Amino acid sequence: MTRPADSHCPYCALQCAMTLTPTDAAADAATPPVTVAGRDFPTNRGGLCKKGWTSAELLRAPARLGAPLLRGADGALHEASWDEALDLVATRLRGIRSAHGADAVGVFGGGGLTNEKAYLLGKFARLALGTSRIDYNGRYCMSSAAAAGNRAFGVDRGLPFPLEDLDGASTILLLGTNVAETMPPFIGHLAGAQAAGGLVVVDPRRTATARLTDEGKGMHVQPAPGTDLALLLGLIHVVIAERLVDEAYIGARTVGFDRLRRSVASWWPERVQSVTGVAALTLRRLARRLASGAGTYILTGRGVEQHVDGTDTATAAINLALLLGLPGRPGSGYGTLTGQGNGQGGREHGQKCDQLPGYRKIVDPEARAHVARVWGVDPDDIPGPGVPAVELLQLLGQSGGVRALMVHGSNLVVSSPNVDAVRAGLERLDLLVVCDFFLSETAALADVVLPITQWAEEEGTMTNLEGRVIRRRRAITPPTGVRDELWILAELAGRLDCVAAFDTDPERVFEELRLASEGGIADYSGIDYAMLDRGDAAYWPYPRGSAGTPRLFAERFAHPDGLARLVAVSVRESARPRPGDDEVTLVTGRLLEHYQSGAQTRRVPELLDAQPEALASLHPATADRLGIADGDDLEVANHRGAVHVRARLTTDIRPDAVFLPFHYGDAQAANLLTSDAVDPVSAMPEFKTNVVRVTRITSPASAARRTEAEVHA
Ligand SMILES: Nc1nc2c(c(=O)[nH]1)N[C@H]1C(S)=C(S)[C@@H](COP(=O)(O)OP(=O)(O)OC[C@H]3O[C@@H](n4cnc5c(=O)[nH]c(N)nc54)[C@H](O)[C@@H]3O)O[C@H]1N2
Ligand SMILES: Nc1nc2c(c(=O)[nH]1)N[C@H]1C(S)=C(S)[C@@H](COP(=O)(O)OP(=O)(O)OC[C@H]3O[C@@H](n4cnc5c(=O)[nH]c(N)nc54)[C@H](O)[C@@H]3O)O[C@H]1N2
Ligand code: SF4
Ligand SMILES: [Mo]
Repeated sequence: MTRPADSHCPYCALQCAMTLTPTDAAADAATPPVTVAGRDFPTNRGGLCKKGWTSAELLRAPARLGAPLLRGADGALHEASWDEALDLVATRLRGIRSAHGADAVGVFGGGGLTNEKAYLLGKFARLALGTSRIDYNGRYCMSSAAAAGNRAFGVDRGLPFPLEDLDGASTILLLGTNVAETMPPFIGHLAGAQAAGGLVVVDPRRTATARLTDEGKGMHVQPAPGTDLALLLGLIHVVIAERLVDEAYIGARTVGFDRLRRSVASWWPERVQSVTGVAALTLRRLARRLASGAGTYILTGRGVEQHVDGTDTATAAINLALLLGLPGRPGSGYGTLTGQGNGQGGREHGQKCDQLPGYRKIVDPEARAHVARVWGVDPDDIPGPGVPAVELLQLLGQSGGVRALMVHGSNLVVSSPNVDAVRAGLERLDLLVVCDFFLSETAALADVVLPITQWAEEEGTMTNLEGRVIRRRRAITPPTGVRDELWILAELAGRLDCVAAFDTDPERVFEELRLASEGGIADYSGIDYAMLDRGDAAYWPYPRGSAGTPRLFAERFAHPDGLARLVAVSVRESARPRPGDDEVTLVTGRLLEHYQSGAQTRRVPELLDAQPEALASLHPATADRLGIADGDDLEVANHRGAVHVRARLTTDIRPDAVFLPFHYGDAQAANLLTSDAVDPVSAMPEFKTNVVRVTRITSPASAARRTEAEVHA
């Protein structure tokens, strides 16, 4: 194959369009087998970030796995043939299933999987394994915004409008998202609001995104971490008190206003100021700006969602948007920024524990009957709902719990909350099977590692942050030792004597997904590969015979009565522990150069060189109080664990907080410190605010040097 292929980036949900041109791979092993060029597309307009530019380096990275690995009697991983590996997995799964029941096998999926893989993985879990216990890393990512969207609008599509609509905005409120680092080409769509002086960024850190508001382009609001709910209740209070509500819209398109009004009565701006640290005057100015007329958008990111009250916080943001009449009004809107490459499609086709394809509910008899027909099985053959990700991991190795786990697309021993407990759970398992292209920290613990194809080597579809289905195309032939995940699932299903058919051709799997999704909320039945190959814009819901839905909510919301729900929410004082005098709040998040657990980007030399280690960002005033200087070795600790990193002093963070990226493993894993307490509605864990102590230490390396010196003295 030597022809260029039009595809999209392997990383985040912006899914920047790129062209992959095969190189003369034979030339030398250090040359990536394709070159990457940004391609014009409405979302990225030809732009890519550093991660996209360097993505091809992973295709022939020295660390790439080239054959299945099996753990031997010596405790080490050894290369094996595909037949050996697959036979072993099937035999062990059968044994575990007959000894402990089908629910003793768990499946952990990922929001980076193509629609075809995500769909087939859900089917594989329910039919080939017969287990209810499947969930995925999207639980860590999208679930609170999704739960809030479902509750308010009756549907969960991250952006209910094309990204280009933002270009015409005069005011954009960004709540807890650092798009300048997490989706760099996205910021092109903020230029209109910047020019109108209306970009508003709410973040406890002065991030690269917050700096986009400098010089009169908008404002940066810097609340105490974890206080966004109070901030939003205060904004709603002002909007109602100052009669900024769009009353005609509220009357015609929503229910629940009276309860909502009563619920915010006591959130006057001065009280909000005392909780959040945001001046009452700022709150009033912001409310007026948001209500100032046409062209207002409210967008949320992980900063407001990854909390034990994330669903309620996202709900409050939706309430604010509804009061201002934004959702569905041309040139205005509300949305949430989906994160992983297929964060949107990955949450629609059955990886969630309570879900069947098409965003159907697994407990709904009609949904079960429909999907059973497509799968050619009896509805009773489809297990009921399982448990969400954090609970699934808590069941690892427990009696009556999960004895075997299959992992597809997550490095969960780095990215899950409270990872020490997760590691212990993985070590208790009878069988851990990981599909990956690298020996990630999670794969390194596995009994069987199955090496798979990478994005440039496979066909499929992804659904970007706008709910637009796009094509991933194969540009090059994969190395001989790796396999496509669809093939792996089909081979295992066959070895497990599954009666249902498992196709291995992506287009045929997509054809089946179309049927399975037909009539569901996320209906893909009108979409096919041919139209995607022509470049047609395909936004779901796209029922057969329709033209798709670039914009939702123009006339009605997705609840049966067509109305949106204003859901009154309140601050739960006990929701999260407060830092004591000698403690600070740990905020976690992302760096431009690394992606998620870092399993991929820590293996790209340029990216690793730019950010080789986790640094703890501290305000100089805090550092001074704690006797810490820039570059000092630190221990960041709480009762769950301790992280060893160096200090980076910066005035960009509030004095009551410390920031750690979560992209690193082992002793630098931020998630050694995070709580596995979850939001009661979405089951999303509290990643963003945890209480820690920060102390200066003598680094193990310098201590070792000293001991050696002492010995030699
Ligand atoms: N470079 C890079 N890009 C990525 C990814 C990556 O790993 N690396 N991952 C992708 C994925 S899966 C996702 S989900 C997205 C995430 O994209 P973002 O949501 O932009 O990412 P985060 O850095 O997790 O969080 C955003 C901001 O929330 C702030 N924050 C923390 N606590 C609070 C709080 O209590 N209130 C408020 N208002 N803000 C708070 C943090 O300071 C941070 O700047 O990025 C995608 N893009
Ligand atoms: N403290 C803290 N923790 C967080 C967050 C945070 O903000 N703070 N954010 C959370 C969020 S939003 C997310 S999305 C999660 C993500 O965290 P993870 O679930 O760990 O995601 P990745 O690091 O992308 O891991 C994906 C793994 O699958 C592999 N992979 C990539 N594509 C495929 C494929 O097609 N098939 C298979 N089988 N494997 C593939 C990669 O090599 C990698 O090892 O982290 C969460 N954890
Ligand atoms: S912004 Fe996201 S999709 Fe675009 S190049 Fe960077 S990582 Fe890839
Ligand atoms: Mo995410």
